[in-house]
Parts: sequence; C-alpha cells; structure tokens
Amino acid sequence: MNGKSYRFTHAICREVSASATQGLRAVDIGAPDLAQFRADHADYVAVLRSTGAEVTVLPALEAFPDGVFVEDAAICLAEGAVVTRPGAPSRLGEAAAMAPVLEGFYEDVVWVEDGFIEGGDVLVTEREILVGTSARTDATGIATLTRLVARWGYALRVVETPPGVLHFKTDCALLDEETVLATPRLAASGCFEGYRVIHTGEGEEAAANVIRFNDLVVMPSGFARTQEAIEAAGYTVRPVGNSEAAKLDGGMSCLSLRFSPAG
Ligand code: CIR
Repeated sequence: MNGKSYRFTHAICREVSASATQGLRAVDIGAPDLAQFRADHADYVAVLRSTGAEVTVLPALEAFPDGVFVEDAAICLAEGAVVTRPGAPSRLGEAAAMAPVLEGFYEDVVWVEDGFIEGGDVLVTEREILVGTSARTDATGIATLTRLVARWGYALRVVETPPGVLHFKTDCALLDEETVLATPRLAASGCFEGYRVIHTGEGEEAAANVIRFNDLVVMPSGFARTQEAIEAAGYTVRPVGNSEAAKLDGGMSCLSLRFSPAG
C-alpha cells in the first residue's frame, strides 16, 4: 500500500499520570501543569480520531512518570511489533507494560533483549527505517533491531542524532513518501539525501517533532513559521497545545504508537 508509513488504522496513547510532574527533562523549567497536559492530550487524541483511526487510550501508569510517551516503548510495523528496551533506567519497565497491549493487535511481537533502543530514535519511511544513535539508543540495540526487523524485509540505516538532542525524531518527522520536516542542524548532516526536506522556521527547532497521521499533519501550536512552511507545501495542519509535554522534552510523535496491523 502506498503511504504505509503515514496512513494508519490504529493508534495507542496513554493517559497522563499524576506522576508526570516527576518526568525526565534535560533542563528543568518547572513541572508540567497536569490539568493543561491532560486537556492537550485529550485534544491530541481527538485529532487522531477525527481521521477515522481507532485510538486506544490506556490507563495512566503511576509507576512510570514518562509513561505517557508511549512511542518509546515499541516500534510498530505492518507485519509485527518490536518491544523496545529504553535506555533511560526509569523507563525500562514501560516496554514490558506495552507488550500485552501489542499482543492484542499483532500475532508477531518480538523483543529487543540486548542493548538499548527507544522508539523516538526510529523514523520509519516508505523505503527504509532510519535509526539515530543517541544517549538512549546504542549500537547493540540497533544491531538487535536490525536482526529483528530483517525477518519482515526491512533495511535499517544508522544515522546520528545531533549532540544534546534527546531523540532523532526530536528534530525530524516524515511528511509523505518523499518528504521530511527537519531542523536545519539535522538536515545539515546529510542524512536525508534523496528526500525532499522542509526546514523548521528560524528559532523553531521545537516544531520539528510533528506527525503525519492519515490526511493531517499534527504539530505543536505556537510555531507560525513552520506551520506556514508545511501548509505552503500543501499539507493540512492541526496544531495541538504542547506546552506541558515540552517541559519533559516530549512532542507529537512521543504521545502515540501509530500502526496498521496486517491481516
Ligand atoms: C524522556 O526524557 O524520556 C521523556 N521525558 C520524553 C520522551 C519523549 N519521547 C520521544 O521523543 N519519543
């Protein structure tokens, strides 16, 4: 199917836990306001549902302050799902909590058992899977993932997440078969050669973490230049408030697993 890397029948999200105030953050600019975080999260889920997708919202996990960022716990492909091994010690258990949920959708669920890998470092495009090395994703994890997805015919390309950037997808997103949105600092590495690249607006690096979800591009609100650039390229944009998730270095991709299980 054309568009398999951005057309999805399903998504999984997780409610914001009260413990999210203790979530990991590179720079402490204060704890997220839970009421605002939950309101933004509800808007996000509603936007995904507006495309016709079936969105499962799991209950909050109080034991995992970063549990709302479900993307890091798994990699969902058409043929099967990979349960990851998050490199942040406080997040390791999130993957095991996600596994039974994935088993409800997929016959084939496999586990990364060596090294570390977080879903935020994995960009699935129509032609390949890009994986960024980062403080959370190491060479052993990438080798394990390479072996696991080879059974479904996927090729992996290893790229570098810019220094000081949490995840590869903190700085980029897929917009369609041939187009990515990327920060100029990431695009400068040459990792998107062969793709059409739309740059985030000046001073708007925090706008790079968007998702193409069916006919929509869901992006954090408040980034007019980037929104304009995406719209000028012909996409339909839905801005969603992200002020509270951003305090924990989270964005649009982190808040869901998106997939269309085969069969
Ligand atoms: C963390 O540091 O792990 C969380 N506070 C943020 C995770 C964001 N996830 C993502 O970019 N995929």
